[in-house]
Amino acid sequence: MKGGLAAIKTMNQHPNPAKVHTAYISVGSNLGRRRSNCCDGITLLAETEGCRLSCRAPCYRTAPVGYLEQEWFVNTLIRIETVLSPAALLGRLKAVERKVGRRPGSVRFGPRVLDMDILLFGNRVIDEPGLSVPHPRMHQRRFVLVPFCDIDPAIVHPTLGETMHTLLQRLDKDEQKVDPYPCDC
Ligand code: PH2
Ligand code: MG
Ligand code: MG
Repeated sequence: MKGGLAAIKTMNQHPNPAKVHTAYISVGSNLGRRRSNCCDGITLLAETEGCRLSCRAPCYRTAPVGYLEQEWFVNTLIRIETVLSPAALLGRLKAVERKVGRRPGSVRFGPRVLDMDILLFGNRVIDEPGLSVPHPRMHQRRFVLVPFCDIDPAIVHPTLGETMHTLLQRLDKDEQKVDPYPCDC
């Protein structure tokens, strides 16, 4: 594999360690081979120079949120350490989505082969066309907060000032079904 060690080497050699940021990325698919689409997306991102995968959550099978007339999703979440800027990371995520097979869709919140969204980028607050961080809906979505709490429940949301654990407690389990989904990639 090209990623792994090479990516870590790139990070360690970076002249200014203060430029390394921790980012959380949600991963989802509800078209085609949903589980392998997610795994392929994670592998491709991990192979990116300047990105190191530091943790990944389990996979879940999740009821669609926002637009209900579609297949259930497979969702997971990853934590990376990166020297990329938020804009460069976003560009790379879009390229990975395309590589795995995503094509422009017509329905907002509708079916997609792969969706990889930046949830948090350190404690940065970004509000630019095409990029809002923290992700504006992350605190309303169990398919994000359940896997987030599997890996880092004590992280405080940069603008809401509450932990992921507290935010998750507020959401109704029955309204947004999130079930474990075995995945070995
Ligand atoms: N993504 C959406 C809209 N709705 N629902 C689930 N369960 N999982 C998703 O990843 C998802 C969604 C738009 O990005
Ligand atoms: Mg999304
Ligand atoms: Mg997206």
